[in-house]
Amino acid sequence: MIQAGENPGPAATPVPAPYICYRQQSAAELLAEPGTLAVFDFGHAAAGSADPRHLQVPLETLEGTAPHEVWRVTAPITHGRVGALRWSQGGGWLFAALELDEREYGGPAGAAQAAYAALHAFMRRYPAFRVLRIWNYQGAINEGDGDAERYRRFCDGRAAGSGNFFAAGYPAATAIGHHAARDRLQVYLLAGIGAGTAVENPRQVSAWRYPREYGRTAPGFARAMLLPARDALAISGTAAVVGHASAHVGDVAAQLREILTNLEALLGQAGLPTGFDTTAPLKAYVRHAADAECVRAILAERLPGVPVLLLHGDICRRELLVELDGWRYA
Ligand code: 3EB
Repeated sequence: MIQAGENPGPAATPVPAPYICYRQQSAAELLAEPGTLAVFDFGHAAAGSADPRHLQVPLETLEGTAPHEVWRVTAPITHGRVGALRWSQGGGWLFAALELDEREYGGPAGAAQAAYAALHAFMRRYPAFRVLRIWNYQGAINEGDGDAERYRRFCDGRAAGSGNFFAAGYPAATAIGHHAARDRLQVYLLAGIGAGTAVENPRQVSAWRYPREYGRTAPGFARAMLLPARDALAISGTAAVVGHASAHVGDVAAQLREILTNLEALLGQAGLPTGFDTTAPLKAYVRHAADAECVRAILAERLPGVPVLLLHGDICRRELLVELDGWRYA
């Protein structure tokens, strides 16, 4: 609400999107470059560091030499820790990450609830910022049957812990299973000043409207998020889901082609030209390492020159073999 005597001024110009890329330099070199908001290592063996901007993602790469992922802005960066939460901020962008041990919270639902409640509480310090994109990496994601499956319990806890966090709309998201310590839940996010525009996929039922058969609590995420300046699209984990059903069970190549069709539809819905380009980094999460070669070959043919990082991860429905997420600059 505007108080008497307060001049709201002209609407602020939305800040430009962070630049996101894969780089082969050492994490120390990348962290020392100006404007580095976050640096990600992949794999169990990845070296951690004391810098809160440096996050170790517990997914193995299916590449020869694992690059780092870098988020960069053109502004000075501040960073710190609040309890277990680590954050960095600059140029109107904010990175926050939290890693919890599920055993301290009674399992996957309790840990997800605690993680989302903690992130929500932290974000209350930054009322001008909106969470636009979230990544969730959970161990043994497909363990347990029916509503007791660990991913479904994660969904229950995420909703319970979120409260009114996403009352203005869900962010784009990814939820993938890792093969590191099964109790390790990692959640990290990108928030920015100003509202993004959520984009749904005309070929897919919105995830929050999934029918009961997929769990008690429908997953709360948008299929994609156009950043406030409309200069980049953050693309959620996209699988071979058509309507609400999993397509091409048992056929990784057909699932991947369906994903590419889903992505084209999503880009169209966002008002972007179809196709990806060599500055838009993607990730391909592959359930079976033996499928990596097939995935790499199809992507090389269909998305030539596009940087795609292949990671060994489980998709949240056990019949799904591959999932893509990433970025598209406008
Ligand atoms: C799907 O389309 C695949 O629970 O946050 C993709 C992206 C998926 C995010 C989440 C789940 C999530 O339903 C699964």
